[in-house]
Amino acid sequence: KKLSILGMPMDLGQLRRGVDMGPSAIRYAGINERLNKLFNEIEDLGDIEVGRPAVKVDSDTGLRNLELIADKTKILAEKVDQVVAKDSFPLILGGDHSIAIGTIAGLLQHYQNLGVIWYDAHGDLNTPETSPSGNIHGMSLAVSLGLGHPMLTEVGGETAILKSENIVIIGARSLDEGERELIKEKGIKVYTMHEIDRLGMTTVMEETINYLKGKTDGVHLSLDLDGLDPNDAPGVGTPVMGGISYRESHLAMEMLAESNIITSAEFVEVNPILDEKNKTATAAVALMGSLFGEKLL
Ligand code: DIR
Ligand code: MN
Ligand code: MN
Ligand code: MN
Repeated sequence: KKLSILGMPMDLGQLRRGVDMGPSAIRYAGINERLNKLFNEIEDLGDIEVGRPAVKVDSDTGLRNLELIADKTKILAEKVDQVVAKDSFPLILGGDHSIAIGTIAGLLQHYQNLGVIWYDAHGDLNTPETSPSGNIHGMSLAVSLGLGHPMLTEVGGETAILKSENIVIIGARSLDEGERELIKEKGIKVYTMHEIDRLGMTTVMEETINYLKGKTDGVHLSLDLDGLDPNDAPGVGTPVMGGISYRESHLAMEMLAESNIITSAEFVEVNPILDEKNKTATAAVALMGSLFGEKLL
């Protein structure tokens, strides 16, 4: 098994600076050492060049950094496409969650029935019409469904569209009105904190795996660190109280490892500037260990 690590230091999808340092923080937390034993080969492809462009608000839609995000996610999509084409496992380090537009666009070049597990406090299902913020990191899952600004929905070409029945959202506790409507309209499977508390993480993951297993030809894990409780992952731009614990998250990753369904992953929204001693990147690396089959005994 081969792993390709790809850094996407982009902070253009939201307002708080520092999430561009996420890839460095995660590397510093020891990703290579942790994953060395779990893969025959690891290659670090380094970071995609994003630079430090000035913030630009689109005058028609109010979207922040629209053209830049479209350009940069297109580059990421091509890189992800190349990694999958050579049969390596793509592991992308964010960056804010707008990077998922590129990751998923790249994956959709290869998978006809891509599944996505969206581990997040938020739905990221806003469109330019429903977004309260104009922040594209709150729109990435909608974009992957083909909903939103054409510059973003066409990043992977017109046919690169995710199916709503192939998505599972886990950890939701902050949804905007338009996102709630879209979830109902599309019948998207969501495990909010209520279901996680009620059913327990074991059942949530069993159901998630069964739901995706038969009908997908690959499953992408898009893990926003704000899905975790802010006590366990304080270094995120939009923390929401009452989240998934560190232990529940490990269990979730271990169950995904056992199920063998995950074919790509990204860890996003790590912001070391807002963190406490790199706790959030350290949690991300520990969770990667479990996702890739690390065992104590
Ligand atoms: C909010 C926040 N729903 C928005 N979204 C966040 O701006 O669209 N996503 N923080 O991760
Ligand atoms: Mn290809
Ligand atoms: Mn998110
Ligand atoms: Mn989030």
